[in-house]
Amino acid sequence: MAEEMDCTLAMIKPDAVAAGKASEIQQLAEMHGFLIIAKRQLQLTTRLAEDFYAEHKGKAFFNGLVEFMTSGPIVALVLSKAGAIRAWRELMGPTNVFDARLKAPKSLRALYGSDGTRNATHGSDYPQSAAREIKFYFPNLQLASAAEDAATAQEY
Ligand code: DGI
Repeated sequence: MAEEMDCTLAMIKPDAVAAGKASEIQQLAEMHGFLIIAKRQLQLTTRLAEDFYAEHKGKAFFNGLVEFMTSGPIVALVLSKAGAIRAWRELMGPTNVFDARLKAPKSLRALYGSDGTRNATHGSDYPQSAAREIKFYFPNLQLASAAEDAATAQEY
């Protein structure tokens, strides 16, 4: 059962946490069938934010992204559901909030984001990045047993 479950790494970004929306976003995730199998609230240092977004280093928006991501606490979540990576990205909507508002007005980014950088949530884009990002925040997490525990807990 647990082996068949896909996991993704989600973040509730500083804008949404500061706006007091972290619980609401987690409830929405659960309403859409995601199990929250690990959770951490923390504030990223510049170095951690630069590492997390290393693939974007050198791009015009990189410094602004790092500044935003270090501006306040974030919530990192491991979410589990069949097809979790795609399903969570679908629920988040397009990267750019203005696109999201046009194309997916009920998406998390449309509802909770405010501009191109401050887009409320993150989700891994591929299995390899999900594995890297889950390890980034939860280096000691035993994924299979955590997913199994969460699924069992839900049954009660
Ligand atoms: O996986 P995503 O978060 O949807 O998008 P990504 O990995 O391409 O970019 C990471 C974050 O960087 C994104 O959530 C917001 C920011 N970003 C990406 N492209 C742009 C950007 N910020 C600005 N200001 N302009 C961009 O073109």
